[in-house]
Parts: sequence; structure tokens; C-alpha cells
Amino acid sequence: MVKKLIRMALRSLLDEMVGVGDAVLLEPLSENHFLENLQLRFQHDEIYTYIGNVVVSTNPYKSLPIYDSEMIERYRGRNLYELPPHIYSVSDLAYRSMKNYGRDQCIMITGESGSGKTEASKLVMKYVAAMSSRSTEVEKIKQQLLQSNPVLEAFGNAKTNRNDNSSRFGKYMDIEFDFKGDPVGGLITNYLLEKSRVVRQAQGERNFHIFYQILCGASPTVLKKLKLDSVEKFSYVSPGDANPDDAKSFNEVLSAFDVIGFTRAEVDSVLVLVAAVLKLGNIKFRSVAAKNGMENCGIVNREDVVDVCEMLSIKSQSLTSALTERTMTAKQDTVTCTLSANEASYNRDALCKEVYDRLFTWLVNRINSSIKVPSQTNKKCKVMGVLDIYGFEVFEHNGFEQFMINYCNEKLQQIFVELTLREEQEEYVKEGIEWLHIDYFNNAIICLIENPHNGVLSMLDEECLRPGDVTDSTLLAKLESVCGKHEHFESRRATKFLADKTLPHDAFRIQHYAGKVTYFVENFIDKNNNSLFRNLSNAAFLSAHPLLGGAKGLFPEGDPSITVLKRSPTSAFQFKASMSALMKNLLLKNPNYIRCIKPNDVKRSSVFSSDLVRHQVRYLGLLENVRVRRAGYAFRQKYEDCVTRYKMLSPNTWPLWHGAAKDGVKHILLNVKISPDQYEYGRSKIFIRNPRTLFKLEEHRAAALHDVATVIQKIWRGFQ
Ligand code: AD9
Ligand code: MG
Repeated sequence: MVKKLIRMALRSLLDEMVGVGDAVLLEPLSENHFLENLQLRFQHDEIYTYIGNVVVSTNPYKSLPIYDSEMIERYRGRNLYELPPHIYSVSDLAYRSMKNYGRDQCIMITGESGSGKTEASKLVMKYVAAMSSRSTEVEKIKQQLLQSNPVLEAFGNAKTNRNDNSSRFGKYMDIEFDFKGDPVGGLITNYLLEKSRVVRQAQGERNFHIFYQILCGASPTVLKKLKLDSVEKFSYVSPGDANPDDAKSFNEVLSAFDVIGFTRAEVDSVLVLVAAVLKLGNIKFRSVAAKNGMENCGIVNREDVVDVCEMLSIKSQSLTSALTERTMTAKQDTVTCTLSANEASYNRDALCKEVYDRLFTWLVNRINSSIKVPSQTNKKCKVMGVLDIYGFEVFEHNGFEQFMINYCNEKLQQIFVELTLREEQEEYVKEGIEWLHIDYFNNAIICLIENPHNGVLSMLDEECLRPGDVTDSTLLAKLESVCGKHEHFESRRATKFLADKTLPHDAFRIQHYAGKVTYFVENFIDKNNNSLFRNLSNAAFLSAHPLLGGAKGLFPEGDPSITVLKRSPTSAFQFKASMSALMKNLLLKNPNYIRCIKPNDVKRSSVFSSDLVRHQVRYLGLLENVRVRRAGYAFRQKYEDCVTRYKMLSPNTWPLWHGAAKDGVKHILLNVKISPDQYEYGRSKIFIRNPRTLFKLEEHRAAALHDVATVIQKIWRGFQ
């Protein structure tokens, strides 16, 4: 019976599989064939396909019955090739490799917006949570880790034209485990929240979910306390955008706060800050007759200022002057000038973006303080990192955020090349195996962006720090003169080819590994500067709100007693530093990859748009990935591990083999009659070319184990 079931399972893998489950088996290998295979599988709800141990996941845009606890049990402890491709299989591989061999792991989930990265990261967490024990203490930690998702999604996700639940921040989460493989805690790192969304959203997009959730889900009493009413009253959110799920999600967020361990007072403080941002956004300014040749403005709706000041415990005069005036100190002199209505509106938006952004980081730190592992346990922990970070973005209008996001994707691609492809090539060299070299590095583009002397990021910083008349146009001119000759850089003036009329005058273009992207320089300087006028940080510092004010609050630099002000690091500087720390961290771990594919732009379950997928397959470098695997070997295993697993396949190695492991493997392969062109002996490992060979070994193994079980049963019956 057992034998039959295993045979059936294996046959289903080989013969009844829709298309091929591992693209390494594609014959012939071409881009079209690769796409057809993904499409065929997608149409049969087979959304996962391997390239060796990399999982390609196509977003099904519908809920599939493939993630329940039965499925988790099916994949528990099984080898990659034993069952159809699944995200659980890679999760299991990473978990077991961490638990059994003590190797720290990272799971890198990449793909463009809406391709399914965040869903994939939650499935990995679900699988890992199911593997560990169910003691009360472990269960509590698991719940805290899992419940960090609804909180961060409420504050950091929003509906965009590409994805109804788009992550507008990058996230890396280290989950730490004890020697038994039980989670003991974690650490979340967040990257660059798209804070401009707080004050402005593109047509058809929404602000962060939490704004709608509070407005639609809070009880009338809470709304009254927060001085809020219906959605249509607030200029930062559009009334038609709220949806029925918002109210439900709000309750989920509240209960997630509770599970993580936020106090009632902390939750109240967070909600008050979000409400204050909404109220602040409503403050309007009007120009007032200019005095002494200076522009001046007044506040139209003073009652909203009074409300905000009450909520944030700030003196009304202090907030009013912070919004409508600017104080500048030059040498010993302090000059205060009044602002125009436009400048005051800009000031208001800057304050709202900054409050929200810092609140988000505060939330991440607060969650970390609940889930962090005590330092004495920390040293013995093994770690599994899950990276769910924004995918490559190409819009009609790309700005500062897209530039940073795409830079991040260049770094991830570099690390993919480093860890997967280069590692593979180096292993063949190390093991003395002959193979065909393939070139695919994106180092030149990274150099264009981050070279400390003449890269785009350092030019951006140099321009921001330069005294004098600095504008987005002077930045573009600088980039043109310094980077103009770089093979991956183009602009209207710096183009190395015939003038490209499609390139606007106020933009530059970078040839990324994933394709060309045109970036408009408007607001680059402002967004990179990342500084809030001192009047605003002073007002925030003087607030008596528990999160906002004071030296431990969100604006410590606003302390009026600080006279010598340090310039806050630019956004580019911070982002580059955080990327470098992330890369260092990832390079220390054993990588596992989930490459997500978006099948269509209309969020439909039945549409597979070949052109859209072709583009992703190209820039994710999936075909190169298959080629490296095919040029080499689909499977490799240390001789010792191979003898242990397959020793029952040769009378020489069964039940015990005392000789050299390599010789043991030779006996096994000879006995099973595997054709010698299907494998090669490395120095420490056996390399098997085709997964089918592995299936064959597994099939023989299952049959042999069954025979052994039958013999034992017979002997046992003889005793009875
Ligand atoms: V973004 O870069 O944050 O904008 P993601 O994270 O790549 O993007 P996300 O995981 O949010 O995409 O998936 C988008 C939507 O696709 C989800 O809201 C689901 O509706 C849908 N989806 C994704 N993966 C699955 C899945 N495995 N099963 C069912 C899915 N639906
Ligand atoms: Mg996401």
C-alpha cells in the first residue's frame, strides 16, 4: 500500500504534472517555452514552479485551497523533489537547514508591485509557525510575530493603481529560534516609507489604510474623542475611497495591538496622532495684505487649529506661528519672516509627513521591544530572515521614491547574482567540475548610482549640502556633467546617442538591469534634504503628547535649548547606509529565493498576459538562472549525506558502510544502473544533472524501504 502510494505520488510528479515543475527540465529551453510552461501551469492553478531550489510564484489572484494545515503536514520534512513545487517546500528546506545544520537562513522575496511578495512572506511565516511546538510561551511569541503584520500593513500599506494592498515601505524581519527550532523572538527593520502619500495620492489611489480604518471603524465615542467625523470632511482622504472592509480591519488592528502588548494608553496616543494628521491636513491659509513688502498669511479655519492643539497639547499660538512663520539664525542674529499661503501649506504638509513617518518608525520599534529576544538568549539563537521589499517600479512619472526603490532592486539583483549564480559557478570550480561560464553582472549600474566620488547619490548629496542657489535643475546639470558619459545614464543634454526626443528636459534616464526608467528631477532636492523647519520641530518638541513631545519624543532635535544644530542626514545617505547594512546581513545567511510574477495588470485570476510576464522573466533573470542550473547540475549532495540516504540501494552499503563515502556512492549508483553521463563526482559532493535521476533514486529507495518493512512484519508475525 505504502509502496503504491509513493509510486503514485512520484508518477504524478513526473507524468501528470502540468507542464514541467522544474524549468531545468524544459526541452528545448527558450523564453517562449519558459513562458508557455508558466502559463499552462497558471491556467491549471499550479502557481509554483522551480528553477532548482528557487521558487517562481505566479500570483493566482484568487484563493486556492493549497495552504491549509493538511498541506503543511504534507510538506513537513520532505525533500524538494518529492512533492509538487510549493512555497511550503522552500520554507521547509530553509527551516530544516537552520534547525538541523545550524545555518542562518534568509528568504528573499522579490518581484514587482502586486506580484504577491507580501502574501508569500505571510505564507512562509505561517509555515514556520506551524513547525514549532505549541507550548504557551512559544504560542505567545508566534502570535506576536504574526500579528505584527496587520499593524504594519494598516500603517504602511495603501491601495495603488497596481495593488489594492501595496506595501509602501520595505520590510526585513529576522525571526530568531532556539536550538529546538522554536521561535523566541524577532527583529523588524523598516525601509523608506513613502511618506509623500500622507498628503497626496495619485488618481485612483488611497492614503494609508489606517486613515480610512479609523474613520469607518472607530465607535462614535472614540471618533468624538479624536475630534473626527465622516470621511468626506478630510482633505487628505477622498470620500469615495473608503470600503466596507475598513471597519472590520480596524478591529483586527486593535486586537493585533493587544496581542503584541501595546497598552491602552499607547494605542490611544497612536490614534490621536493619526487623527491629528487628518485634522492638520484640513488647515487652510489665505494671503493677507503684504506688510513691509513681505508676504503674509492667515489661517482660515482657526477652530481646526484649536482642535489639533488640544489633541497634541500644544499652545495654539505656538502651532500657528510654527505654520505661518519661519525663523532663521545667521551667525548671532535671528530673523523671523512671515510665509505666503502657499509656503504655509507646504509647511503644514511637511509637518504631517514627518509626524506620520516618525510614528511609523516608532511603531516598528515598539513592536520590536515586545518581540525582541533577551540578550542572554540571543547569542545562541539561529535566525531566519524574511525580506519583503518593494519591487522594481516603472511608472509614467517616476520620482525620488522610484529612484530609491529601483536602486534597492539593483542591490538585490546583485546579491542574487552573488549568492546564487556566482556561488553556483564557484562551486563547480571548487569541486573541479567543468562547466560553461555565463556573464550577467549589474555592477556597472550600481557603480553609477552609489560610487562615492561620482555616483548619482553622492552628486545628489553634494548638491543638497552646497550653499547658494540649489534647485532640481542645478542637480540635473551636475548629473549631466558628472555622469553624462556613463553607459547606463542618459539625459536630453547628456545623451551619447542621437538626441532622444522622448526624453524630457527635466529628467534623466537610467538603464537598469530590469529596463530603462526615466526619472523626473522635480522635488529630488527637497525630498533628499529631509529637514523640517526648526519652528515646526520646536512646536512638536514642546507638545505634551506622550509620543510627540520631549527629548524621548518623535522630534528630539526640536529642543529649543540646542543652539548648535547638526544637519540631519539626507534621505539618500540614510537609505544607502541601510541598504549596505541589509546586504551585509543577507550575505551572512544561506539564501532562499521566491521570485514573484504578476500575471496581468487587471488583478484577474484568469488572465495571463504574456508580454507582461515576459518582461518580468527577463528582468528577474529567470532564464539565466535556468541556464546556469542546466549548464551545471540540478542537485548536489555531500557524499556522506548521499550514502546515509540511499545506502539501502546497494548490498555493499546496506545496512552499514564503513569505507570512504565517495566509494559508497559509487556502489549505489552502479547498482541502481544510473547512466554515468547523468552524474559527476566532485571533490566532496556528488552532482546529479537531472532531477529525474533523483526521482528515480527516491523511487528505488521507497521500494527498498517497503521491502525491508515487509520483512520486518513477517518476522514480527512469526514471533506472535
Ligand atoms: V507590493 O510591491 O507591496 O505593491 P506585493 O507585496 O508583491 O505588492 P501582494 O502580496 O500584496 O503583492 O499581493 C497582491 C494581491 O494579490 C493580494 O492582495 C492578493 O489579493 C493577491 N495574491 C497574492 N498572492 C496570492 C496567493 N498566493 N493566493 C491568493 C494572492 N491571492
Ligand atoms: Mg507588498
